[in-house]
Amino acid sequence: MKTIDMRYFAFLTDRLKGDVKDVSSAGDVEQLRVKYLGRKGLLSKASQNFKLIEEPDDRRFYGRGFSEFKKFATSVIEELQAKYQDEKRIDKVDLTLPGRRDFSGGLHPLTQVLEEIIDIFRGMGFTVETGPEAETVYYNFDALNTPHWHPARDLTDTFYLDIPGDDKLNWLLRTETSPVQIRVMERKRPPIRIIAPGRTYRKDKPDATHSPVFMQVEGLYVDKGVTFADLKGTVVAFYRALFGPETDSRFRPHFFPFTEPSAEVDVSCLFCRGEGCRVCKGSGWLEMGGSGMVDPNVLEGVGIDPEVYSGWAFGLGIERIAMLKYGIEDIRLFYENDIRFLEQFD
Ligand code: 2NL
Repeated sequence: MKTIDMRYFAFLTDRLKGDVKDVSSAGDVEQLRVKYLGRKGLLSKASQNFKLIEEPDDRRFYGRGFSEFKKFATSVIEELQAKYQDEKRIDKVDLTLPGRRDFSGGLHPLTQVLEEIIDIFRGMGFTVETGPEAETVYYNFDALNTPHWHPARDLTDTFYLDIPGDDKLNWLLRTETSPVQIRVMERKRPPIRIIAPGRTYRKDKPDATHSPVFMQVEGLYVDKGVTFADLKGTVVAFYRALFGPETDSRFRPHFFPFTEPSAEVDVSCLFCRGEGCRVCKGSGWLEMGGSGMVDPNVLEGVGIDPEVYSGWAFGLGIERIAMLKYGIEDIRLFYENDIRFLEQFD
């Protein structure tokens, strides 16, 4: 018969106390639990000895030792579990870290400025028209009364497109959004009150103020009795809405093939209010764009009788406005898509 050592639980108690000293993680605690309290653990094995003890007093003694040890081991292990669960949480989470941010995209600064411009003209009764960026020489130059010798038509100034099966010099990337307005005038009869925003292309070497791709808004108003005074009133109201109510505008005589008379438009410097500063190079004025009364030849070309109708048109660059508005000194930033630049406009 197998003899049972009645001091067995005293041994186990010492052994457990020794093992507890080596515990240094939640994993160690779990190993300890399995070793002592697990289904095939030491306590489970000890319970199998009951039936081998014949003396009732011995059995009682053994039983008391069993349940005392079980209580002891359970409380030791529960204590360790509680301790290492807390430590585990504190180890893994750095409570000093800043909270996580949600990243969300934003509109490109040029889009933001363009939407602002569109809103202002919408408020004055204009509708938005768009059209293709790949155009024909007719819509980009001929219909706009641009003479054949005009330098804008040069291969060095305009991107021509080689479309298989068509004349090599018939297709191009539009150099302004005027072709959109020509197409509208072909289609609709006055009154016409539209703006044409969009991307335009010119073969310019990129530098701080030039980009071969840029954005433009053109506006057109054609009806009976439209005058240069209407043009001035609209332009003044537009720049006041865009830059603030103190903004002045001035018109300088100029020449464009598609308007007669033509004028360049300046606004009073946004930075010095006309005093003269670095941005306006001391003049007090900033050049903003061109304008004029639609040339009779252009109206005739789209089948609108210039003896009955008149109209005005203007064109302005979006980048120039965005640069002034946000204090950006290099146009190329708009087209490099550097997230560090773009995220400033979210
Ligand atoms: C500029 C000058 C201008 C126009 C664009 C136009 C369009 C038609 C008929 C007549 Cl369909 N004119 N557009 C007129 C004057 C100036 O743009 O400096 N743009 C940035």
